[in-house]
Amino acid sequence: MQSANMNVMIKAARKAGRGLVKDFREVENLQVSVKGAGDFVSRADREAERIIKEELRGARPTYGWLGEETGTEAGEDPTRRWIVDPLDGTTNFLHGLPHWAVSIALEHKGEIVAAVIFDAAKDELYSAEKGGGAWMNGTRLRVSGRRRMIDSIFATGIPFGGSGKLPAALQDFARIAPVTAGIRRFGSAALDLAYVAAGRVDGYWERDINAWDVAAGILLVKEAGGFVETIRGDGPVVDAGNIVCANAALFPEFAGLVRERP
Ligand code: LIP
Repeated sequence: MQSANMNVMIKAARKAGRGLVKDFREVENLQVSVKGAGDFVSRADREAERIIKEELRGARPTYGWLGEETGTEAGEDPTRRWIVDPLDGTTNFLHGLPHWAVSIALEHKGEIVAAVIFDAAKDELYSAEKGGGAWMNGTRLRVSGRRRMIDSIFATGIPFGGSGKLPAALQDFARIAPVTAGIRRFGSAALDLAYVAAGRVDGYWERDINAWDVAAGILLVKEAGGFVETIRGDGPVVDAGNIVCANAALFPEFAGLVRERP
């Protein structure tokens, strides 16, 4: 039996997702004019956040807000806030790659207590509530059972060229790739975390990430039996800007490898 908050979150995610699927079909027609596609996707992103905000704040007007497109708004209830990325995987969406998601998290006193990640292109809705397990379309999720790094694959993000962070990221690759079965860069942090929860990948790490990218996925991984920490191994993950996670068997060795570059 899911909570009233979860019902509100799923309704908002599905409503925004329906609009994004329509926009996604349009994007494929805009590939010829790169500028046109970029402006179009920005509008789609903002419209999705407007829809989600209308639904969530309409149902819970006292909760605070943090959204990728509209920023932070305090609520009368200082203990609760929505953390929303209306379109995670924007670059994939822009290029017509069907790997993006709506990500909605509810934080209570600094802890994520409810999460929805909706991959509308594949119609996969991931959800979790604290203590209630992690689910995808009604199926219970568990992290993978792999115990050896060399048998395992790991997702990450790669800094865009010109960010100046690429050389350091390549050091990560040089350390991690040789001792694993492979590294994957899917382009959506929310879905990277959902895939760890689903056991599709065995772990994930990323530096320079936003709260709205990871807030929902953090709870999914924890409720699926995984471990999630900051790369520096200190403090709460949501606002840290960096993250490392894996199943329980792999986490110590994998996190240790990532942390060789703090
Ligand atoms: C994206 C993240 C991805 C990261 C990208 C970007 P966006 O979020 O999901 O993991 O590597 O740089 O931040 O911008 O598509 O919402």
